[in-house]
Amino acid sequence: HAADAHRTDLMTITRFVLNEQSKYPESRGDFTILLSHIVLGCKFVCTAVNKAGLAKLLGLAGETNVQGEDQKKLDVLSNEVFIKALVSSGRTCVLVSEEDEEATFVEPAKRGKYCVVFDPLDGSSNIDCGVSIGTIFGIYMMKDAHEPTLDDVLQPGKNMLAAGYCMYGSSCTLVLSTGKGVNGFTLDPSLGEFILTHPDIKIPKKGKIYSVNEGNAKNWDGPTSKYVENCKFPKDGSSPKSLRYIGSMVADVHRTLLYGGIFLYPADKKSPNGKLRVLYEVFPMSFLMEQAGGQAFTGKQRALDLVPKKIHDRAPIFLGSYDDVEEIKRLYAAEEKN
Ligand code: P6P
Repeated sequence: HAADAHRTDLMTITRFVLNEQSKYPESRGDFTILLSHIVLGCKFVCTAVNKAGLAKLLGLAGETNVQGEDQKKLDVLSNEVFIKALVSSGRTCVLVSEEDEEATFVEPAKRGKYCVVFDPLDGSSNIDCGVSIGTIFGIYMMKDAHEPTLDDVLQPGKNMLAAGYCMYGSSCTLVLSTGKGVNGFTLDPSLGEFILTHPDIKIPKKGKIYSVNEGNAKNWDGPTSKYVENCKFPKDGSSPKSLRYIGSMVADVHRTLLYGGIFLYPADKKSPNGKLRVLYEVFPMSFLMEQAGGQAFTGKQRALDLVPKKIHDRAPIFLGSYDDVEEIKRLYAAEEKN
């Protein structure tokens, strides 16, 4: 009957968000309109990513992005699609993209009250080998109704109204939280709609998987080294954890959310703030983990309490199952005492 319900009930992401928003009498549908434009961007990128191999979209666009990495055509395309979709929604005022050095301030005529921070195609170094990649986004309300400034996006992650990612893999899955739990939607290409397939996702309290780039082990600090050592040689006689690392944050976090365990991108001697970006990688994934009953820690504090100083700031991150992150917090607290 579930299949029938799916065929007749058709809980699309738009209907789902409308239902959620209708609980706020004062809401005028702005948020729903904003989300529908983000969904449109994801649908476009999904088709572009799927066609990339055929349409020879692969290869370098000959440009480099602010991170100094070679920019692939799909990065350029995805970024343009999201910027255009968000501006044309008429609901945004400040946009921050991993691909753009400067924030985009929307012209007054098209301005709305939301700020969107996003990585249009995270994990793009994996495009050519077919590994799942994704779009990551977070949504803030502008701080006050004056001329928008960077302060409207330099807010702690706990101020986000919503966050999510869209994973372009064997299927196209959009995972979203608007602050009342986490729900997953899968694109039905025959309908061109995202259908609710993972209602009310909760991350297992403890997991059997740890996810980290062991190649950086030489440069890790004490607590991270101790934690990973304990994963491989547990002192309490329990069985070792499995290592699963794809090197595409959306894929590694999606697996962690569904199966449990911990994802780590720690600080190391070479990069004291780790590698992942606060606004559009660390915050959205931390928001989702907390909403799913997990937690997210930077090595010093709750990730969502961090206040970024610059729009491309980085931070170390340990996120996933509640008990697993609790373990790493204990190791950092112990080091603090010494
Ligand atoms: P490393 C991909 O480039 C990315 O930004 C994330 O998607 C991923 O988690 C991380 O970098 C992988 O980094 O240093 O392990 O290759």
